[in-house]
Amino acid sequence: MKITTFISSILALACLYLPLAQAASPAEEGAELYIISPANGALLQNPITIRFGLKGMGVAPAGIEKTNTGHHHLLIDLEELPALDAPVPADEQHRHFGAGQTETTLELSPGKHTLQLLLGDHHHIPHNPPVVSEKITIHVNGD
Ligand SMILES: [Cu+2]
Repeated sequence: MKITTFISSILALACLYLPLAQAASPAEEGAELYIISPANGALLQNPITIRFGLKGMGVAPAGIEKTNTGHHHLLIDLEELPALDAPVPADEQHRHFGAGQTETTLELSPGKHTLQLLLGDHHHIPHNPPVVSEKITIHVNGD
């Protein structure tokens, strides 16, 4: 086989398999993600503890491929969900809990903030369909 043919075969195979390797894991039907606390509309003082609730699926650390599991991502002050077919970004507004944590304590600037949870699979990619919580609004006290 000519080298160019060989290279194009490799490229074709790569194009075929890369998207498959990155495909979203299926979500368990009826799985439910929610913020146990704080309550929507809560008036809070720093530091703020947020408890993550998940029904119908299990929590597994990032990197562990196990059916019907994922790890939590806390979305802070996001207008829209991140891309659902790619790994969740990692920054101040997209916090990963890749060790399998089910709660966190953090400091937020005084004022109004929104919080939302999004489950991600072992590759940090949201499941299909996405397992996402309602978005809640909290108010952080200035003093
Ligand atoms: Cu993640």
